[in-house]
Amino acid sequence: MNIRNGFSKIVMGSLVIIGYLPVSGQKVEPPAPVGPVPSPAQLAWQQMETNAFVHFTVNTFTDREWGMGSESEQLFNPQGADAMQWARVLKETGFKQMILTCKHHDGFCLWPTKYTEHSIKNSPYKNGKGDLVKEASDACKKYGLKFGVYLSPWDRNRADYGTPEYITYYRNQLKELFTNYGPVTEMWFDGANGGDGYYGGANEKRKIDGRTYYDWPTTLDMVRQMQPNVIFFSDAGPGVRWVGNERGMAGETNWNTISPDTLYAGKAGIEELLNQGSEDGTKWIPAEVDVSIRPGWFYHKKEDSLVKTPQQLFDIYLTSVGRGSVLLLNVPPDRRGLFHENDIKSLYGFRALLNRELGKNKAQGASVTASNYRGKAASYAGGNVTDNSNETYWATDDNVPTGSVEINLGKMQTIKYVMLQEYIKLGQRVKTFTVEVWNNEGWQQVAAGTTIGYKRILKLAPVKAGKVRINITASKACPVISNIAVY
Ligand code: FUL
Repeated sequence: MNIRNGFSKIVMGSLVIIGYLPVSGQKVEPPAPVGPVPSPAQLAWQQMETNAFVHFTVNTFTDREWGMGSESEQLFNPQGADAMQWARVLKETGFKQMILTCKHHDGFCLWPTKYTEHSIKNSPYKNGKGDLVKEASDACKKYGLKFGVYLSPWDRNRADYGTPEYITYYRNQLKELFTNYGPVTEMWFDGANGGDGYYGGANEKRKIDGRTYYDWPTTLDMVRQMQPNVIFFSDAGPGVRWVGNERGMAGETNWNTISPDTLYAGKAGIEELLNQGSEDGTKWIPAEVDVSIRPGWFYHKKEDSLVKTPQQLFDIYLTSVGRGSVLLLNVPPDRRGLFHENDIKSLYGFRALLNRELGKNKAQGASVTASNYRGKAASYAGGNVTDNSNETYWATDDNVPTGSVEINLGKMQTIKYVMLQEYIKLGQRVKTFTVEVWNNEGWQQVAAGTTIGYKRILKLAPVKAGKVRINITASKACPVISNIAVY
């Protein structure tokens, strides 16, 4: 045992912290969790930060966003399709997971499923021998990306849509996807149902009751049997929730908690609630920000000039990852089956901009003083916010729900961004905070915010500062802050 600064640890190959001794010699307990906390799978999902969506189906060839379900399989013919290109570009531009539309609302399946003829097996692609779900999951494995599936619950092709038989069909397809293409880390089922469709030739309007028709609890249990750690996305979770818009905007106030009984897939008018979550929500269901690099979700030639610029993508990064969410950016392959040159250029430009703006943390290793730290134990001291570790944190005493840390940058520097992280394993706590800078004459407030969560990035008007002070002005319980960075 090596006792230093009242901090006890044992070393067994790697460092293991077994207790926290203040100078008085008393063990100081870590803060108790507050409210719901993330599961290990939700935490792993959160840490990915930037994920990608790939929308591809017959729509790519018909120039539509929502296919009717009557499209001939013969239309699907991406002669140069190369999922390795998708994965390589995504990997090189910092994305961690790819979610593929295995079946969109039109019902066409990108894998040769046993359960319908309306699939890639009856298309000219590789003479009916192609399997783009396999190609995409193999590419993800090769490039070290996680793989997720989108399987639209609404199916405008199926004659049985709206009957119990369709639910069996949907579940059978999930069995194929989860047993033949795993591991699958995220499953996406959106609530869209526009009513009309082909429905095996009926050509009519069919609306279902989104609360009861799909019997999601049974389906999710079935999927969990096959893939216990899968993250389920839907409007209401239970793994992650929709952020309430497709513009790339999480709420400035963004609670990871929400009460699922106030939500269900497809319910109208809940966008604001989804966007901000609920401070007193009963479950941990963080928001995922899905947005497309183009105006549409599918490729349309007429949108080649409308691809979001690196700056627009960076701004979206700030309003998604920078507001405690995960970004799910859609990049749709074109009719060749490749990411288009314009999209690729934007993606590399975005990553370069991100590295330029947020690449060098000027507070790394900086000395920190805290207004209060838990039991005066070094293991909870202010310096933990600049040690670049997600596993250490600054925490105050239990009866102290506010407090400040002052970070000494060593010299006057121009700063443009401040990044804060809560140690969310112990729940989301902070309700409001302010940021001040020391400009050699006094403290000047340069920003204020509400929630922090896993990550909060504030863009400042560039300002010169020798020190930065973060004031937690309201918190559900003692604040627990793992990192603060300055760029
Ligand atoms: C929505 C769908 O209707 C869109 O076509 C797209 O797939 C988007 C991600 O989800 O609900």
